[in-house]
This record gives sequence, structure tokens and C-alpha cells, in this order.
Amino acid sequence: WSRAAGHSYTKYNNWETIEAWTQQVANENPNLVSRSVIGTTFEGRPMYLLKVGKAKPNKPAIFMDCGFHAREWISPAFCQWFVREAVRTYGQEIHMTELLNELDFYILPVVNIDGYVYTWTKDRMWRKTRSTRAGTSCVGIDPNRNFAAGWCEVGASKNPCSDTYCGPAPESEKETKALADFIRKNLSSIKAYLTIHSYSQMLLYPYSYTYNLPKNNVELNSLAKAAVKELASLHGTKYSYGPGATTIYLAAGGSDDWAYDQGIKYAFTFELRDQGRHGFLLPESQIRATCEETMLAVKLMASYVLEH
Ligand code: ING
Ligand code: ZN
Repeated sequence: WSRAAGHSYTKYNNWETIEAWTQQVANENPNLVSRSVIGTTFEGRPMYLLKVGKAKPNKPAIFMDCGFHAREWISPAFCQWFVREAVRTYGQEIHMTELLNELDFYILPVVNIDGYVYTWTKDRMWRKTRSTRAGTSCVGIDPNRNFAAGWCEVGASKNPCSDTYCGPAPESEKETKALADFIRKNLSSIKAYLTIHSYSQMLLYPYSYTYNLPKNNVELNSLAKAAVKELASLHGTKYSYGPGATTIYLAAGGSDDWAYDQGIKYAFTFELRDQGRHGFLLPESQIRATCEETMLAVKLMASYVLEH
């Protein structure tokens, strides 16, 4: 098996390096990490999923994905950081040890791999997938407008050239279909869905496709409030939080709304650092602080989910 040559948790890694890393982290931690493939991207790349946790029957699970949008590089960096902290602190730190004993984390380090590769090779500001279709020369759809949650009704575009193109149908993309299929297949165990984006420093929960509030709005609001307080405790980074529609903007077809409507009662979108100074081009010097503070929020949310 290959070593992840050149991999660093405090640098942005290209896809080839992340791919090798998924294999290495699984091989080096066979009691905690296993790797599977949940599908293939439009350009044919395998979509790796890491299952992180101590083996035990009938465990609840938390699903977390990174890299929906190609240019949001801090997002895949966080998924890698999370896995490293999990394996590094298991058996050392009681909080993580308990989490991994009682829960499984499904980590999808990069959803939109083709787009991510494109941001490394051609256009750093690319957002969408890299699929092509008949009738247009424009490439890609917005994977976070491609889910069956008020699909393409608001805050999304039917124009294939738009950066928020919802695609020809819900789950039209191989990447979103693979993700949705995995979640549907594992609905009985998945208690929480976390999706990591950037930037804005926000913690969002449903809904984004409507101003209607989710049934457990009060609970989601207090959990979000506690999570952003915990996040800020490390470096003072301020997050706003609330339903997507009123906190960021109305947008249909997002994965958190879809997951929530599937019955996953804890569904959140993180918008990591910063608030626009660097935007998508967050310097590597901020990876450590961003990931450390985000870890606190994710661990708090995981403990909450475990107790409820
Ligand atoms: N923001 C998200 C986007 O896809 C979002 C905001 C969250 C929309 C949840 C819909 C649902 O536009 C970024 N930065 O991608
Ligand atoms: Zn995004």
C-alpha cells in the first residue's frame, strides 16, 4: 500500500495526496478506521468513505462530509484533521475515547472530487462538479442544489451556466446520488448529518428551502448556540447560527435539508472561517486554529447526539 507522500494536516493537500492518505490512515489504524468506496465521480474517481469508531454491534452513527464545493479548501482539511484527532486521541483523552466507543463517524473527506482537482489544476475559484450534458457547453452542477428538498424552487438556477445550477433532476449527479444512497441505506443508524462548507462563520440548520421552521427548532437552536459558544472558547471566533433561510439565504436542494427530511433530526451545515477577508483563499496558517476550534463544536454536538 502507498504512503501519503507529502501529506500534511497543516497544508492543503491535493486529491492524489488525500487519496493516498485515506488508505494510509485506514492501514495504520485497523482497529478504528476502515475505508470503503460509495461510488464513482463523473470523471471516474472513487469516492472514499472512512468509518471511524471502535467496532461494536448496533452503534449509532454520525455522517460528516467535506468538499461539496470545490474551492472551499478548508473543508476537506477539516475532515482530515478530524480523523487524525480521532485516532491520535483515542485511548488518551476520555471524551474522544467515549465518542468512538459509542458512536461511528462516517467521514466523506471530499464529495466533489472532480471539482476539487479542477481547483488545483485550472481554476482555483471553481464551485460545481465537472459533469457535462447535452445541449450546453457549460460544465457542472451545484451539488448543494441537487438534493430533493424543495428542489430548484428558490435560491437555485435552472441555467446550466450558473454557479447554483440545480441540475436536470434531484440526485442527477453521480456524487450526490452516491451520498444519498449511502445515507438512505444507513438511515437506521445515522443520528446526525454534518456538512462542512466555507466561508462565513455560521452554523446553519434546516430549513434553507423554506422559512418554515423544523419541528425541533428549539432544540436545534439551543444545540447550535452551545456549539458556537464552545467553538469560540478557543480563539474567540464568532459564529452566527440559525435556520439557513434566515441566517444565510433561501436556497433549495441542500443536503442538510434533505437529510433532515429523511428523518435525521440533527442536520447542520458549518460555514467555516473566515468572514470574507480571505474568503475561499483561507491561508494555510489558519488551518490549525480553524480545525481545532471546529473540533470542539463537532465533539460537543456528537456528545449531545449520543445522549439523545
Ligand atoms: N454555502 C451554502 C450554499 O450551498 C447553504 C449555504 C447551506 C445553502 C445549506 C443551502 C443549504 O450556498 C456555501 N458557502 O456553499
Ligand atoms: Zn459551500
